[in-house]
Amino acid sequence: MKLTIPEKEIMSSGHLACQGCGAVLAMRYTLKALGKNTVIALPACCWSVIDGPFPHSSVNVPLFHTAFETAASTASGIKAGFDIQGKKDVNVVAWAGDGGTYDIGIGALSGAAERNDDIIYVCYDNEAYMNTGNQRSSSTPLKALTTTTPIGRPKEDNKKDIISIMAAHLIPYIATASIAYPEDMIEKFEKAKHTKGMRFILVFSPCPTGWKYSPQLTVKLARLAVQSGIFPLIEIENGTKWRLTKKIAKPKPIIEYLKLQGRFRHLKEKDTNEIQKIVDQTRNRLLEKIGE
Ligand SMILES: Cc1ncc(C[n+]2csc(CCOP(=O)(O)OP(=O)(O)O)c2C)c(N)n1
Ligand code: SF4
Ligand SMILES: [Mg+2]
Repeated sequence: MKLTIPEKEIMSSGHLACQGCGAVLAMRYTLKALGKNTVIALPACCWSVIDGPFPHSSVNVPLFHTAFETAASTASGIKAGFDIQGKKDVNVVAWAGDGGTYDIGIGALSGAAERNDDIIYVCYDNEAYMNTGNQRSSSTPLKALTTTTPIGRPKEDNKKDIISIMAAHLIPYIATASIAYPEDMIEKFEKAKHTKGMRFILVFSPCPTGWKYSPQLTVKLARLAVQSGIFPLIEIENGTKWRLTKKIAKPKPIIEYLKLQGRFRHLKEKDTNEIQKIVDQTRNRLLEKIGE
């Protein structure tokens, strides 16, 4: 049988994630695409634990633990160090959660993008601060429950549009990716690997612990997010050329995605209708940008 993704594993088993963690598949596929010649800057997030306690590591590439807000600036510094040594071919990756990207690290991220630093910034998006027990981030979707938006007071604001923010920096390459579409994801990382300058990839990474669903549903949920249109798979060149990499002719109703997750269990029909309306509006805006 011919495999459609690289067979070689760089990440090893024995990691410390919860069962069914989407962020694990995100790292596994990323490393399959980028290969061994990769160094990762890792701020505080679930992945600082998943990797394992020193001197053990489930990630067989050098990994530099750093402060929460500094993923991008640490990666930029590592890249500058390699440049001075004349090592031009190392993939320098900043690997951060949504809290570290949409919120606390956005200053460093914007700075690296404005300078067009030659790094690959990856945000694995599990839509809350999961490592510290599921607090709301600006990536948490509308009406989701977290420990800081509890029963009776679900999130009142929309998920921040980080992709448009990054596109406004006019960086060479931006993509969204999903662990349910590994071929698409690996193709995007390979493209990023061969692009020079700042690259930003947002990987949708379901979290059974925080989203309150059964671990075996991780890939199904990631697929439903794409099929319902709440997480479209796109890529953007130079901030201006937007393209859908997975076209969904007839999106599934958003309720199919929402109903599998405990964080949305409190929703009434009027709430799901409101979410559906926002998903439709966002999709129409995206199609306009793409010119379809
Ligand atoms: C300056 C600072 N504030 C708070 C923390 C505590 N902290 C560590 S990880 C984390 C959550 C990270 O959330 P996210 O970036 O979304 O990654 P996830 O844990 O969801 O994988 C927090 C709040 C910290 N380490 N440093
Ligand atoms: S809390 Fe969520 S993101 Fe963190 S290790 Fe567990 S499943 Fe993965
Ligand atoms: Mg998170």
